[in-house]
Amino acid sequence: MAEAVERVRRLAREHSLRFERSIPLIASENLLSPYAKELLVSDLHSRYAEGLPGERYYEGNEQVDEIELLCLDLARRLFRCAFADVRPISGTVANLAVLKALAEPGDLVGTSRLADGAHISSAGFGAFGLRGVKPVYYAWDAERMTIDVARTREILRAVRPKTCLFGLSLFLFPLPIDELRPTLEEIGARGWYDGAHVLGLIAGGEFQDPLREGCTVLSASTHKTLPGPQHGILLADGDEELQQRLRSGAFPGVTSNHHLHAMAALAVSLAEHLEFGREYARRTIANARALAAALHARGFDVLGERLGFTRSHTIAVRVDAEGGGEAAARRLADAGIIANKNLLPGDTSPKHPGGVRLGTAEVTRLGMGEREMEAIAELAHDLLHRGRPASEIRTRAAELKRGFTTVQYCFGAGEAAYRYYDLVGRPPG
Ligand code: DSN
Repeated sequence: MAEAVERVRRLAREHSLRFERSIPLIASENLLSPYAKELLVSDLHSRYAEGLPGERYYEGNEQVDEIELLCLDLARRLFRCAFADVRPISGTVANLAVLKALAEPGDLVGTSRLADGAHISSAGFGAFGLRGVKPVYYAWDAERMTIDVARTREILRAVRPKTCLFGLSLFLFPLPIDELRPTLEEIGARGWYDGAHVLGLIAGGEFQDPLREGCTVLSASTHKTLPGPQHGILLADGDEELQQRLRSGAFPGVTSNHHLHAMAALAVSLAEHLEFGREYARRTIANARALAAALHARGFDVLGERLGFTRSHTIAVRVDAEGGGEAAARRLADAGIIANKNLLPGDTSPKHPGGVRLGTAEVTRLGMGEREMEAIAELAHDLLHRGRPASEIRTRAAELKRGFTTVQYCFGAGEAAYRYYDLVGRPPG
């Protein structure tokens, strides 16, 4: 069995080295700060703390209680809201907690279609199906890559769901919650926002603020544009009854223990975002717009051209001319540019996505700017349009990446010894 252990360690090391040499453009990924990362391997990882601070089912939780109270306070400050719960262990688990709190089996819940960019939580085979709720799909404006307000008003008035979820995994532009708010009030529906992708942009003041625009509940994962650990969060404004329902949705509804090491890392990440988040969010969006423009200038079919391509960290490229989403994403990855195939509006088969999704949260975190976005677009153009070999692009991608291996926008960023990819551990053997 020692061999299996060595093998896993070697594979993890290879994985890290591969990412060290690659351009990471997955829109849902990011990097932890040094202080957040060290908490993931702290003793907190080994402990249980079910319940709430001061009301635990276990002994030995005094420091955990203080960390959780601090984490809650930082979350409420960052998102300017009355309520936070940091016990969901992922974004999907946070969504399940909300569904448990707000909906009963058989209820109708408004949402977007997967092909229009919704997260799999909204699918019958995902969290919606697990809670037994039925989706009511909003109408989509594919040119503006957002909800079609007039047609969606008609749908909502006709079907009258009690809860309306807003949020996407292909999240290019803010959603028209403000415009739909009178309709939600008219039919007595509660607005709920899944802000996983754009959480750090919301907190940085660079995206719509759903809790100010008509949603009372905000759920999210905490490791995308908010560069924290893989974890989940619930945020809300609303009365004590709503808060209590959300709390019990989180525990005992959908979690038992809440991964204390990740919660501590989240506290660090929230504090760092309070300090550095505004500038980080601004730079992330500027890089996305620069990358989109550079790809478009090189003949790529980047969606949302008339609206400046994106207002977030994400861009979507239709790649029919480059062989389709699957082939294009695979060729990019082979050449050291890591992205993912993605369904785009109008796609009819989930097995044949027509697009590639690119995000700038991670490259921005590593200090890249608009000059590097031009260089990345040129690499993609040389690979997918000019037929340059993957080996050449891979070498050039690694050269470009060489100057960007230190995480920025956090405390401890300047410590000379710290390089993100070194923290994988000693080489095996
Ligand atoms: N599936 C993730 C994404 O890539 O958007 C979100 O959970």
